[in-house]
Amino acid sequence: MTIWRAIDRVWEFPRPPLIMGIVNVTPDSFSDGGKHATTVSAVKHALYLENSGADILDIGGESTRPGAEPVTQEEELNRVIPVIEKLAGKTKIAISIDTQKPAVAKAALKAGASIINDIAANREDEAMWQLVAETKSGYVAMHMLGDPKTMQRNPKYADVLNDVEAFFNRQMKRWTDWGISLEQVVLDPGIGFGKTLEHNLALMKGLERLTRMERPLAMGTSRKSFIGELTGAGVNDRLPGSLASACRATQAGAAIIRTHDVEETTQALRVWTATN
Ligand code: 8Y4
Repeated sequence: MTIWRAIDRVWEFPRPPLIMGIVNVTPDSFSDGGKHATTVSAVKHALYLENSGADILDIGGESTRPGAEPVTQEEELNRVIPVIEKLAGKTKIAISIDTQKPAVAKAALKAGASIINDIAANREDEAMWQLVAETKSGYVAMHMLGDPKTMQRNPKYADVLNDVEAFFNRQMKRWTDWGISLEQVVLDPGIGFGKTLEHNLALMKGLERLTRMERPLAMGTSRKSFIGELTGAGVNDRLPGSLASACRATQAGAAIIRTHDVEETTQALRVWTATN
């Protein structure tokens, strides 16, 4: 049995995968309603995802698409903190903050989040880990090769499964040295983050290697490019491929599935789980 702790929350594995619903807080270019409208629609969408069966709401204010320009700390705080403050009084499920910035993570925990989703767990600076240790937050630690601006420029591995596994083993030692309990930690191979189609497929095919590690595994494949590369589907037509990959990750023993489409993913995985 494996336990995952995030401040006052506890989950025990094995169990059917937790569904992490994606809530992007980025200004809507189709609306001229400004900041308040963005906050209101993000909170509304988050509550819709809770109603659709989400276990965790992942709130993010920074675009991490390949090549995307970074957002300033002030702008990121202005986007996500009002959403978390309003959500904290309304939702029963856990709130996760998707950020690379320790100051944003700190403000988010203060506003009611209990999990830090860190796509930059390959970071050199330790402020984020100090915060995780001090607050006893949950920590989703994602593998990325390089950084979002440059990661898709010719990524190379000796053996992607070996390299990702070795990265997790090395970082777990560093995190315990920083005072983090491994009970706080979930690992994530970071599909699409410094990976070619071939790398992403090797990770998905060999996923059992990673789900056999000592910590639960999170997986984010929802609408990602590898589905488009395999099928030709545009970003808004990738639900079938997203569901197939969520089933594959569940089969391999993944503990958390990060998705835009909570209602559809919950249904697919309920049938998957009931028939296995
Ligand atoms: C369409 C929509 C196409 C979104 C691509 C995307 C992960 C993550 C992201 C992940 C964890 C994304 C914040 C990339 N991916 N966090 N975050 N795991 N833990 N791209 O795989 O969704 S952002």
